[in-house]
Parts: sequence; C-alpha cells; structure tokens
Amino acid sequence: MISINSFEDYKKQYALSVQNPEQFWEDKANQFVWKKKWDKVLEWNFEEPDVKWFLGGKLNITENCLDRHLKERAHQTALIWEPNNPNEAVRKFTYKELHSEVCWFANVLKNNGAKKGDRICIYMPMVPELAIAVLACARIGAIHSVVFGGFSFNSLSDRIHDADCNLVITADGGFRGSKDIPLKSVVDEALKTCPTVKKVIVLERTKCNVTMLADRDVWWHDEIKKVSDKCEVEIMDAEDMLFILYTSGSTGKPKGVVHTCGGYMVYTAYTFENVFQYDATSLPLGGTKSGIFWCTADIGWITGHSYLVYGPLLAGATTLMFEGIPTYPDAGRFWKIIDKHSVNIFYTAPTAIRSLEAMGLDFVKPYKLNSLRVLGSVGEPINVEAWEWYYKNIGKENCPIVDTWWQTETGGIMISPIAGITVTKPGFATLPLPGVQPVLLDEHGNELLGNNVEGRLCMKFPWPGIIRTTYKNHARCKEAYFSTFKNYYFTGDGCRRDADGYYRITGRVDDVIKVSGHLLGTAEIENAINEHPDIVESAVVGFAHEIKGWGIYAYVIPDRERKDSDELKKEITATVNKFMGAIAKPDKIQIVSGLPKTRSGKIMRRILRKIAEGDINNLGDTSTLLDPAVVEEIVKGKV
Ligand code: 7RM
Repeated sequence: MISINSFEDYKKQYALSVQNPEQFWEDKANQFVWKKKWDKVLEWNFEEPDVKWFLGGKLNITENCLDRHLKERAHQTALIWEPNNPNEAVRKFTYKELHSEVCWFANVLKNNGAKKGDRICIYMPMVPELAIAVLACARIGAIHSVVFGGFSFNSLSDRIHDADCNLVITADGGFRGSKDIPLKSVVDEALKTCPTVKKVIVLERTKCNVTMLADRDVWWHDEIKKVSDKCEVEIMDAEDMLFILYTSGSTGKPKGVVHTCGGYMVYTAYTFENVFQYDATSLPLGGTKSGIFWCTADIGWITGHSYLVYGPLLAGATTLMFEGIPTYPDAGRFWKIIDKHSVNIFYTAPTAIRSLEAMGLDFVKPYKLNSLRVLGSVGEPINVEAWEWYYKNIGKENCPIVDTWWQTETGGIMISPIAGITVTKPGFATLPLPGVQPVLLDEHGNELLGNNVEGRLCMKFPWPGIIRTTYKNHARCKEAYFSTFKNYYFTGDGCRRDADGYYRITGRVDDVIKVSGHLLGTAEIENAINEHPDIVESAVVGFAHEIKGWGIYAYVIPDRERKDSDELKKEITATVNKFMGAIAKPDKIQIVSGLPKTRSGKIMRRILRKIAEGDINNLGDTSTLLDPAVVEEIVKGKV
C-alpha cells in the first residue's frame, strides 16, 4: 500500500523512520502474509557486520507474490511478455496462471532433486520462464543465482563454482536483436570445470542445435508433463537466504551478494509502491490495463530482480518483460512497446536514453506515448541533457522522472524522488527514502554535516534490504563495505549534498566502472585480457563515453614484438568476448611496453585514467615511478 501521498507525508514518515525505525518497518511488514510473526524487528551491528530483520518470522515470498493475490486479482494480468521479434505473439499470464506455472516448475525442480537450501544457477534469456524459474526456486526454498546471459563460460563457471550450485536452468539459446545467442553450449563449456552440477534443465527457445548429456540434461517441456500445479510453499525463516547475485568488485573475483527472504520482501515492495506511486488497490481488477509497469532491466541484474519480478508482483501489479533490445528492429522499439501495451510507468537506464536520443526524434514521433504517467532512471548518474530529452520527448513534460539511486547490495531504491511528490532537479537522485540514513564522509571518516558538502556516500543505519553477507566469505563483505569507515556501510560512490539538501551521485570512487549501466570490475576485465597467450600484463581504466557513460580503455603489454598490432587488438577483443562476454569488450586498446608503477610495483591507475581521458597536462608527480619514461611513451601512443 502506498503510504506517502504528499510531501508532508514524506517528511513525517522520514522523521518517524529515523526516530523509531523498528516501529516504522514493523508497520510495513504487517501488510504481508507471514506463517509466523517475528519475535524481534531488528538486531544489528556494522562491525561484524551482523544485520537481522524480523527475527523468528516465517514466510515464503512467493506466497506474497502470488497466492496472496488470488482472492482479489486472480484474473488480472501479472506478467506481459513482449518478444524480441515484434511479429511473434505476446504472452500474458494472469496471477492465477503465473501461480500455476510457478507451481509446475517448482515441482519439476523437486523431481530433479532440488531442495531447500540448494543453490541453483539460472542462465536464461529474457523469457517468462526466467521469472517462473526464479519464483519456483523461491517457492521451494532453493537459493537462486541468476547469471546474466551476456556473460560467457568463464564468468559463468566462476559463479557456479563459488556458489557450489548443483543444478543449472538454461535454454538452448536466446534472441537478442538480430542475433541468436547460444546459451546451452556456453553452459556445457562452463560445466567442464563444475563437477557439483548434477542436473541441467533446458528450455527450448531458439530451437538451435544442442547436445544433451544423458543423465544430466533434461528438457523443460518433458519434465513439466510429469508434474501437477499443486505445490505448497516451503516455510522460510525471515533471515534464510533468498538469492545470491554476483557483482563486480575491486578484485578480479565477483562477490556473491546475499539477500534474505523477509527484509528483501518488505523493502522491494515498499520502495516499488512508494517511489513509482503504484497503488494496485485503486485500479480496476480483472483487466490487463490496470497499471502497466515496465522495467527494461535484464533479470540478470539486481534491477530486474527487484523491479521486474519481486517488487511489482508483491504489489499485485502488472509487470512487462521485454526479450529484446532498444534498437531492434529499429530505434523506436521502446516507444512502440509503450503504445502497444499502454505502459503507464517506464523504468530504464541513462545509457539507453542517450543512445536513443542520438538516433534522432524521427524514431519517437510516430508514437503517442500518452499512457505514460511516471518515468524512471537507474544505474548511473543521468546527465542533465539526457534528463531533459527524456522529460520533454518521452514524458511530454507531463511525467515526473524518478532518478533512483541504489545498488545490488542495497536490495532496493535508497535515494530517489517520490513520483509526482518530490520536486525534482535534473541530475539529482534528490532525497533519501524513509528508513534510509545517508551520510557523507571525508577521507578520514569524519561526517560532513550541513549542506553544500561533497564526500563519500555511506549509510549509518540498516534498512531491511541491506546485504547480509557475501556468499561463503563473510570477511570479504566486511572488508568491502564495512571496513573503510568503521560503523558505516560504505557504498563506493562519491556524492554531493547541495544547498537544498538534495543528493547528487558523482560516480564510483573505486576500481569498478559502469559501462552501459553494467557494473564491471577493471581487474575482472584484466583477467580476461590476460587469458590471451601473448599478453604479459594489462591495466584497464574507464574513460567518459558519450553513450555508455563509461568506456573501457585497456593498456596491454605483449610478451614479444607483434608485427601486426591490429591483429593483436582483434585477438584481445575476441579473448575478452570469449572468457567474459561482449559487455566487457574494450573500446580502446593501447599496446605499451610498460606500465607506470610505483617502486613497490603498484600500477598508478590515476595516471592511466588521466591519459585515457586526454588530460595529459596534469599527470601529477611522476618522479616516484619506477620508470618515468614509460609515461611519455604511453602519452605519445594514446588511442
Ligand atoms: C541499481 C544498480 C550500483 C552503482 C552505484 C552507482 C551507480 C546506480 C544510480 C547510480 C547515479 C543513479 N545496481 N548508480 N543508480 N549513480 N545515479 N540513479 O545499478 O549494483 O549494478 O550498481 O550504480 O555508482 O554504486 S548496481
């Protein structure tokens, strides 16, 4: 239920949430179905860290996403699926139908040996069965680990390994734009090094050729025939793991961010309803057009988890899922889909907005876009120009834009306008949601009080959606988020609070970059580059990119003179593509004979970043370098 209806409400609730967070969140949690109510709302310390919400509470999130709605909205559309190919049929599922699909597949999982606590890797294209698989895992208490279909076999096997998954759900392939993406063959390659995986369930989507391993691989459609659509929910503790989602960090190894059942449920539902002002109870029941919400993110990322699947379904909304890409068959596809399905709320990333803006207004003009009520932005700072283009040409100056700042680790939106209620400012995520207590710290960890300050963005109090641990490695969770500044959660972002107290995220302050809205670790890309047999060492940095936000600049040292450097660059690109995936392909590659290093051997990334940005007059002190001459060579050879 929406609880913020005015800016006065917002201020009142914000104050209440700080004075008495437990009462505030208990009130939100009471709106759900619990098998058993909690004994205690919150226990926490940021030192270990150890955060628990709704202690002793028992529930199943899918009962709240599906079963809970059957009395009132069984025949309302829960999920609309728009295929990659606009001529293929749309698929729609009512809440009742989605409930059955999830139960069927939950039984398939059980039949194939899956049980509570197992880790299940999901590597699928954007088809309804992906959402069904996610929910089916949650229904039986298995922990899902969705891996984005754009990652390649090495990234996939790393993630399967780290989580010790025993089952993989995939498809033969997927359609994206004019391409057929092989998925099953990537799984086959990845599983060569993953002995823990005993079963692979394969959905037929592209009908491409696949090899099925006897005893290990089974077809989704065969397995479905063997089961019924009756499946009781597994009763979960509020703090039982719901899912693992891998995210890039400063080291080469991605972190398995862990979210738990109770807090994540309460937080995604609350933020979804309030930020987007989605009130299912005020909409006509039974139809398909009762408030269509479209989040364009892939379910392989946290945005897809929280605002394509869980948040909207918890709220009893109609969620739209799109299989394809914004430019296929042409750059008007998003706008066409909005008209076709009368989308009311549209949530996308600045990189998509910028790339469509660059294609020109001719792709927007044919469409009315008059169903739109709210626009959202997520994933990176939105530049003022893109914000204005979005506001004017898509929202027709009638739709508030919610610029939502949050992270994989926060589970849900943290700093954002409340649609139509908070006065917005282009480029600003504006104000913290109730329950969120941001602070800005200087480099020594002192809180910067008052307004007109800039520092590192931290949180000083837990919210229900906060990361609980990094899978199997709690020390890493502590190190990455709770050690930089004692007793604070550190986001890794820089941020400014302006004269009005509004927050503006200035970007990452660590070695991860957001490339087209995808968070990538530079070390992870370096590892992929170093898979090339002729590369001795590499260093990757980001550089400002007009469309992608950040582009990838790779400095590489080959182990011998390669005559044809163009050929080498092509091979490096292919290597990254093969080991990590197309999303990590460098935009620029510079072949160098050495890298600027300190005497202790540490690469001076600051210098490399400046060169990549073309800011060469201001490289700072290079005299402490092991080999200062190398800087000159790199500057000369800049691409
Ligand atoms: C949801 C998501 C998290 C990082 C975060 C920021 C950046 C996200 C915004 C933003 C400015 C925004 N999760 N970021 N949203 N920066 N304004 N509205 O993106 O884990 O993939 O990335 O993304 O740097 O730390 S994520």
